Amino acid sequence: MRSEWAEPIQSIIKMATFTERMAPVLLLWLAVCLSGTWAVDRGNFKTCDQSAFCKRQRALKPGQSPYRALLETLELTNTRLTLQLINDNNKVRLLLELYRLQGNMTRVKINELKPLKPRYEVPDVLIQEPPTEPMSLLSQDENGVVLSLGAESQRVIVSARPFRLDIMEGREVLMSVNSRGLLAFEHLRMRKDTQADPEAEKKEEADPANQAEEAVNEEEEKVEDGMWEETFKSHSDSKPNGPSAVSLDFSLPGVEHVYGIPEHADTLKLKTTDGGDPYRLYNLDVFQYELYNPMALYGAVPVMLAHNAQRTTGIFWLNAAETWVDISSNTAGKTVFGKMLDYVQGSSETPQTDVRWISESGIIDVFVMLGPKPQDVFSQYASLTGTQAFPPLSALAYHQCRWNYNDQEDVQAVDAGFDQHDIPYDFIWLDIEHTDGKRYFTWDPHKFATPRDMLQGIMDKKRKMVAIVDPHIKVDSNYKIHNEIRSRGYYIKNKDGGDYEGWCWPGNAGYPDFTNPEMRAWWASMFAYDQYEGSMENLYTWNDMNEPSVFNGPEVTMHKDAVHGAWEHRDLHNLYGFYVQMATAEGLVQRSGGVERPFVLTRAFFAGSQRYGAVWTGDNAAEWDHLKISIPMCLSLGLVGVSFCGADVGGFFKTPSSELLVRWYQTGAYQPFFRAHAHLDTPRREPWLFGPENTALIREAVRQRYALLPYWYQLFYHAYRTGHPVMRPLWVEYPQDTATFAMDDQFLIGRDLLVHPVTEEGARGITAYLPGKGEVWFDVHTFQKHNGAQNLYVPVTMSSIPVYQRGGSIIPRKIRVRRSSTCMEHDPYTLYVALSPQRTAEGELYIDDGHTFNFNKKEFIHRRLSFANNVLSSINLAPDAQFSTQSWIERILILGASKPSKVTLKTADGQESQLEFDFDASMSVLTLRKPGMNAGADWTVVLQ
Ligand code: NBV
Repeated sequence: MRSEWAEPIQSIIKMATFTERMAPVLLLWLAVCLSGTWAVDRGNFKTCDQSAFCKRQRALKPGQSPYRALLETLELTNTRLTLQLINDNNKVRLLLELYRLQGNMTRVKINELKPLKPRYEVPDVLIQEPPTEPMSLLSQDENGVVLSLGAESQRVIVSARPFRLDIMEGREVLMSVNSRGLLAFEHLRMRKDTQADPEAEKKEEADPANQAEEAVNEEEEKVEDGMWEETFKSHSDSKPNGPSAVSLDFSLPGVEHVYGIPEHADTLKLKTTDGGDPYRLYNLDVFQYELYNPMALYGAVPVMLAHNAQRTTGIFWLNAAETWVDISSNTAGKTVFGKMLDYVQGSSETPQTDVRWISESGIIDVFVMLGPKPQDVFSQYASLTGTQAFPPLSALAYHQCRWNYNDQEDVQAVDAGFDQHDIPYDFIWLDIEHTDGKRYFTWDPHKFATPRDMLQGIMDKKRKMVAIVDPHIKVDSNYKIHNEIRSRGYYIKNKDGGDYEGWCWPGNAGYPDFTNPEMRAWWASMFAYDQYEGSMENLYTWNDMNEPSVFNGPEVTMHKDAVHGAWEHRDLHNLYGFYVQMATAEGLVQRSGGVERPFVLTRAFFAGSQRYGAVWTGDNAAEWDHLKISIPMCLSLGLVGVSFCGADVGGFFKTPSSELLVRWYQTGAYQPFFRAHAHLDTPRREPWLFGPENTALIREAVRQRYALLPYWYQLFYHAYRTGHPVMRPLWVEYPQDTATFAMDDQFLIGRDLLVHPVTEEGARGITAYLPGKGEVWFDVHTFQKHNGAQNLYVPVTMSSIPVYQRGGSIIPRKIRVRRSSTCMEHDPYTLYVALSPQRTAEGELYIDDGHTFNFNKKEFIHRRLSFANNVLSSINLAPDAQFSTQSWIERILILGASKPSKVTLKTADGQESQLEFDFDASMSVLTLRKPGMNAGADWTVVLQ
């Protein structure tokens, strides 16, 4: 819904004596009608120039910083350095805290030394107070100090005048802070031009630190437009605390590639922002978002990675207020020829990327992750904000969604359609129309009169359902959820102290204050089976609109001066969706008595959201470019810990051609969260509605997904353990191969599968880059072998999904396809052993019950599969874990093999038997038939 329409609509609704039920219908109808032409209404969303603090901060140009370190205030304990900084223009002092953190990280915190009132420090995102390591003073003089950091021969040089930090390793500068002098800290102050709060004024005057500097302050503090109030379109922001922005710059010598800071509909490699707007991080419901621009979208993860062939580093800017990120580079404008010329002429200019972060409020709290390898940065970030939630296995299978499945009969028919057409699926989804008048936790009494019967029917097929629960709550005194939230005082307040109300699907709505832990606990308790009527254990949850979306609010979201207890919405806006998903996931865990893993999909997110479930890229469109952008959008999320990402398969708005729909299934089948979804207004598009040929193509794509579920599951287990992304850019595994640094039309799943989906209309071929000099890759469909480090032209037809398995890897699959992943639980495995040129291979097999937390009690099987010296073996990686499986190994394919004369299986009890085998000499594929050992057992297979 476009916000410019929301207000007129609201008044139409008020004027006409519509019944309460009619209002949302009208809103919906208008949304549908307006979805005809594709283009974001940019006028609804601020540019940096229209955001007063961004404009103010961006007006500061690089130059000499006014900040000076007061070395006489330096205090160093074993693990913490503190030092005061003074702004020589206004004499306001800041307190710098510096920590060396375990795992090769440095934390830099800057706050006002004596703020007029406390400034917001983001809670609940870090999983613990990050453990520190000792630092020591190496030298000190009047120009600064040098500290040693841990054992890595790293040092921090703190320069006093102007203040700057340089993080060095050996003689190399890894990162400089405030080297461009863009540190800015708008100190909290009294408003001087109107009536002020006398109490706070007294406090300010009584402070001796302020008295001496009063004169300077008076002179320096010019009141600019937008400091004490700001208007955007018809909305005004009262800004009771005045200006409070913070900003800091980072220089990255030797770096030409930076990534991350999702969510943006842009390329994987971030662009420089000179001449345009900075990348914006402000969770927004952007109607019909446009591609390849830095506008904000639904989620925000303020983490950037920097990479070159030697090192990967990261910056985590822990601030939940509206944030803008500027990127500039000294090589940005240079062509390859220009760079070559520099090289030939011996130009001494090293490439450098400069980054600048600007946030509206809060403090500066930055974690500098020093790598050096990409995997180290992932682990470092995971040690701060946690890892990807380990989903139930079924959540990795295929999800069928649309806005909306109309009633129980419709659900049943769609469910039956999958069986008729022999296409597996695990989850069917219900959107907002399933509720009783957009009252979440309820069911439409006519269309979904017996939800438990419906859920039972689905359960009988070993399938599941997701129902939407949005965080806007209908203001209706006959609605239990609303009454409880109101009477408990759990709603967010408006600036005048009343319950904040805004327009959303139900009409007038309140917004629960999810930042309040009591509210979250109450919300979680609403998922108990006896509270959420009609729910059952196979019902899971989808949180939409949690930016939060407010149709008649500024930029379609909440007023920044709304109040959450002691804080303004401004301070924590980007955290709202994080908390909604947290409370919902907690609810699903609790309803099962802590036994079952939850599954919750969220649209809005922040750093740490990975701990609570999956995200999707929101309202995309049935266009080829939207299919393409799903790759960099999910890759960017994976780099910052959020592995469980997907885009609406088929595109949400508009109607895909059958070609686009097929290509989207083929791409989605190889992305982490695999869900088809469509707008209410689009024609139905269940997979069998496009003729038998297309049905067959979609069936095949979905089946490929199901066959690979053991591999996806194992990768998610790893993501849960380590924080390493499941879907990876090539450079993560080939960090020295500069050819891969900007690639975002192909990707890796784990280390071992390379996917180059077909995303061009009418494509006759694609060019896949197979990385790794001296490596080989096997086409997973034909088993043809290709050498690494080449661009491979691959002719394609409509059935092609170019996927390659790395030589040197072993991938388990389950190839007997059934109705759902749960039906496949006990099915046997086929092992795909792809040999390296050295005739070796390695892989893993992870098995547990697929849905409970019992893996934490060591109830799982984790095995290493390895092939060397003509022996394939399965070794227990977790000897202290215990789990048994009925699944056995039904087939082993060895790609790149030569023909053996005999093949012997040796089991743990000392038994030996000969295995039957086939050898395809044209493709060098050896197939061992029915080896038959249990998937959890020790065994070896010897080729002779
Ligand atoms: O709940 C309706 C839709 C939903 O289908 C979609 O996936 C969300 O991103 N929702 C947005 C609200 C309205 C969209 C125009």
